[in-house]
Amino acid sequence: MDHQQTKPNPNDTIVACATPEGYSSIGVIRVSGDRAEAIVQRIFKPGHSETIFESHRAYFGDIIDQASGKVIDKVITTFHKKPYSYTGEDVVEISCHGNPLIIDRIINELIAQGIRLADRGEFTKRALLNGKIDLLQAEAVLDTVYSPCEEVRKLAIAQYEGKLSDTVRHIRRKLEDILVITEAQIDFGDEEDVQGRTQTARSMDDLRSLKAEIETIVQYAEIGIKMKKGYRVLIMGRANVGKSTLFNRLVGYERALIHPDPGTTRDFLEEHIEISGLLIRLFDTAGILNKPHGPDKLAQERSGQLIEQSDLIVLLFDGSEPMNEQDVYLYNLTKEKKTIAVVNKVDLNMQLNESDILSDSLKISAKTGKNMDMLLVRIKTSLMPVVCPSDNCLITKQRHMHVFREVLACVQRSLEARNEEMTAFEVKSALHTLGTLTGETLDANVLDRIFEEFCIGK
Ligand SMILES: Nc1nc2c(ncn2[C@@H]2O[C@H](COP(=O)(O)OP(=O)(O)OP(=O)(O)O)[C@@H](O)[C@H]2O)c(=O)[nH]1
Ligand SMILES: [Mg+2]
Repeated sequence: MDHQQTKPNPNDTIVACATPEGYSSIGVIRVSGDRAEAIVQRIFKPGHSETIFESHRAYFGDIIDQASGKVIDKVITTFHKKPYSYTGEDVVEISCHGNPLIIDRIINELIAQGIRLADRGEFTKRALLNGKIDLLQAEAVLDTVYSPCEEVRKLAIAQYEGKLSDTVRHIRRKLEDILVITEAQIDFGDEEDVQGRTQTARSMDDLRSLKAEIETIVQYAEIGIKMKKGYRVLIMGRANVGKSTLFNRLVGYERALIHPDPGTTRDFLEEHIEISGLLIRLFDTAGILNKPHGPDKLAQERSGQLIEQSDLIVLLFDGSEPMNEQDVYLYNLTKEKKTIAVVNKVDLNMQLNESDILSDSLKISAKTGKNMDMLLVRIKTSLMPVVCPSDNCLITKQRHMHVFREVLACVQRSLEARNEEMTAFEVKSALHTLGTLTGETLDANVLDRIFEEFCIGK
């Protein structure tokens, strides 16, 4: 779209298309701001002769080209009066036919009436500034739209509902209580309670238990962040064991070349799949040959390089042949990493000798699909061996993890403080740092950077 953008003013009434570019059955145009209703009314002719539009009701009618008086499209408009809207302002949504030409024409008509095109994330930013949501929830909106897999979608919606914000509020309340007590000590000295414990001792206990709570959050943050990035799972094995056949079966179509000659796969292949709600970045790799040279040697080196960054290796063995030195070589090469040993081709006569390497192996046939369900369970449980204590507040962003780490450092320093003044100082910094999570104490430039990740119309 080539609409001219004017200098952003947070009080302007804004417009943008909320649905993706391209053809679709419906396209949604969103207008937000004080003039939303009046501006839309100028170009919208309702099917019946309504003149007053009720909030949260849909009206069928025509959008009229102001120059020619002709109909641009038949649409449904919905009015959301403030504060009961996404942005907290008056919002009108126009559902038109999802043709980019129509959407552009309608937006241009609205801009011609004196409103402007929204910036990236400006609707959500207004929701934040109007107190409809906090920053954690605003960020979760983006995750809700772009969740790469079911587990991350669940986390995103929980954060949008405010679960992580609740945790932050709970930590803040505890810090505030500690601060009140500490400041009272500074002013009035330490007092003993009925059990003879001093206030200082009680504050220290509270700080210690808070520290443990934050440590758990930080500890599990890696899991949430990883879940969002996706787990790197490699299929490895010597040449011809059926890696590409397994890869194709997991991916669900004939992605990789399969051939009875060894050395078929050279460049590794990567595809994204979902296994039990987890995003998996699955790699098919070149097999290990006996005496590789030329491109086979390069391909083999590539496979080796992938091992380092992998989260899990599915180490494949050919059940129809005895184990050989390449199998053992690969086993040793991947020993330090998380691996699942899998014996393939169980539909053929088994020639593979028993070995320690295979003690816990799973037997499958990539060709017939035998035991694939068991393999999927193994992959999931290997990647997610633990049940997170409270997955509702599992962090999925580096920014959040850094803030929690910083809060943890403040709490740690407050525990080590030499006097109440220093304790109070560190508790105050912890509170300030915590405020950057929900947005209260966040620098405006950082806020802008966060919203730059959004698309226009969100
Ligand atoms: N019977 C049987 N044959 C299989 C099975 N899996 C793979 N094959 C066959 O084994 C041969 C090699 O399969 P690929 O999937 O190309 O093996 P690969 O490990 O990717 O081989 P390279 O890329 O050369 O390392 C092909 O002829 C497959 O049809 C299986 O479960 N059962
Ligand atoms: Mg292959």
